[in-house]
Amino acid sequence: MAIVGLIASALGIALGLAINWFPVQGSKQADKIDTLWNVLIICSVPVFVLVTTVVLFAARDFRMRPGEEHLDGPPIHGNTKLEVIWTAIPAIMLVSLCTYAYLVLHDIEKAPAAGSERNIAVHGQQFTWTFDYNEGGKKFSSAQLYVPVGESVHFNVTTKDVLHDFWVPAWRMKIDAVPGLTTHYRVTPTKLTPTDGYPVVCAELCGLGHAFMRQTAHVLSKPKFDAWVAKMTKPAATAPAATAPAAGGAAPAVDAKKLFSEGNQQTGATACGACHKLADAGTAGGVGPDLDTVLKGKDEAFIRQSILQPDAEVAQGFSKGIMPATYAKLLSKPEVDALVKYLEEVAAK
Ligand code: HEC
Ligand SMILES: [Cu+2]
Repeated sequence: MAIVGLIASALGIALGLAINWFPVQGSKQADKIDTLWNVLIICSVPVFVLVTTVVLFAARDFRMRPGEEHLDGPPIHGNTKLEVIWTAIPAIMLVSLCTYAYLVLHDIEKAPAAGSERNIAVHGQQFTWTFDYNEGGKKFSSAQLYVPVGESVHFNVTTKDVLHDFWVPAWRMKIDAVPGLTTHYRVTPTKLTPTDGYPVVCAELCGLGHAFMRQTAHVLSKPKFDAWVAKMTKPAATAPAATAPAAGGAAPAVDAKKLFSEGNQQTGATACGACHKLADAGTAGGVGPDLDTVLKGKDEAFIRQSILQPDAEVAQGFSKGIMPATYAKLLSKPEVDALVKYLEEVAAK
């Protein structure tokens, strides 16, 4: 039994360590977490193997044989020495592993020197994430996550509705977004993202669109990140002028493409692009219908109704109640008009 247990443990540990469980290690925190995982494998595989081996041997050697159906087993008092051993060993293992895990947690949560960290507010809502930045006093939000490589980021996570869970697997860290609370974690991204970025995932079942609550994290070099911030803050600087009536008295122009891909941060209207694919606006959301295909041949009235009363007519293969029914409130009339016109034009292309 001991030999079988030893061989099976060795094989199990080798297999456990050989399997590539995780995506690329994209953060300073990832290495320590992966090591902890490997240590847990090394400790838990022999326990599993030991218990299984004993059960299998006992089932083979002590099983009931024909003619023994009515026999009771021999009366056994127990074995104090054995009981002390099988209580003490797991207790020592558990306490050691908890201590080690606590030390790792303490280490990966350590704050860097004051002032050298960027705060990003993460908001979960059915079924999308938004990220609020404050870069040198300039505030803006984005439907996609951008961070510079090598700098610590402190995420402050909230939810506008139900429980969600903010997770970027490549960074390993993960935390629930809980109604009424702000939760936190920090990571220092160490690797630039591949061109398609790292997935941002919701890891808490939050409703019908949960599986599609996915966005992208982009880790950029510092100059590229600064350029992105400059791009994001530029329209904000011209926004007050755009909302005031233009000198000639003409209606203010709404940038429908921007509205589609970024939403309206002032009113909290979610970006359409978080859920819809539309090549012209460069969005790739997969929660709702692919607007590049479904809008072909659709008229203005249909598009307008789809935005203002999404549940009036539900696209085939999709469920009611996923597309927010709040746009009638959160978008102004010129914004809705501009969006409808924009989508009509894109559809006609
Ligand atoms: C949270 C995800 C989400 C957001 C944000 C969202 N939609 Fe939708 N949208 C959906 C889903 C899901 C459907 C399909 C169900 C339905 O018809 O209500 C849909 C349906 C539509 C349809 C109808 C498509 C068809 O073939 O019937 C249009 C048009 C549309 N959305 C446009 C928009 C526009 C414009 C915005 C931004 C103002 C937007 N959506 C924001 C999820 C979303
Ligand atoms: Cu969610």
